[in-house]
Amino acid sequence: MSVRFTIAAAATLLTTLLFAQNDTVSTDDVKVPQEAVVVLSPTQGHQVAGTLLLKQTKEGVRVTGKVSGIKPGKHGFHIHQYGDLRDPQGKSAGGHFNPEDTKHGGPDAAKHHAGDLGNITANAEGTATVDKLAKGLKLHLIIGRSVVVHNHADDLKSQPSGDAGPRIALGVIGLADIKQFNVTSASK
Ligand SMILES: [Cu+2]
Ligand SMILES: [Zn+2]
Repeated sequence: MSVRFTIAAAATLLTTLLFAQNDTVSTDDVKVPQEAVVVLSPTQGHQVAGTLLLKQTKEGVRVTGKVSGIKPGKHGFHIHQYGDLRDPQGKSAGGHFNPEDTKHGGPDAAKHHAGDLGNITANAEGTATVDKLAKGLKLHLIIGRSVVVHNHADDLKSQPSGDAGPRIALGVIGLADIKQFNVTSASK
């Protein structure tokens, strides 16, 4: 074996090892995501605020949190296709997340969009406590999309989106390390 060949082989081996090491980097943001956060922003003319936490569970994605600054009663609440907040009315978020190309419905209906989470209900002070389960959903499929709150109730049957009226708040579903960043202390 020539010296030149040996050096070339050694260089190749070194490169392979370096890249192999890069391939096995183990940080949370390259694993299949288990948790995410949504910070809601109001659309033009609205005063909505809220933070939602999303967690992957065996049953699906659990969505918890609070939404304030909405009128008392029911408000349509969905995962929309895009995490695009450019439009002041929230229209750039697209329609309901619907990878199976099915019809709109309530989350417990036999057929509904994957993004159909039904309604959240605000109390007399205009605050809704959210605790929803998107059954069967995988969190990694919705990272980079959005959660939208509507001004009216989702009737769970009208097509294509439950007749829930204008979008009053929305936020992007972003990767998060919930334990490391305490939302309660951060929101003070
Ligand atoms: Cu919606
Ligand atoms: Zn829908």
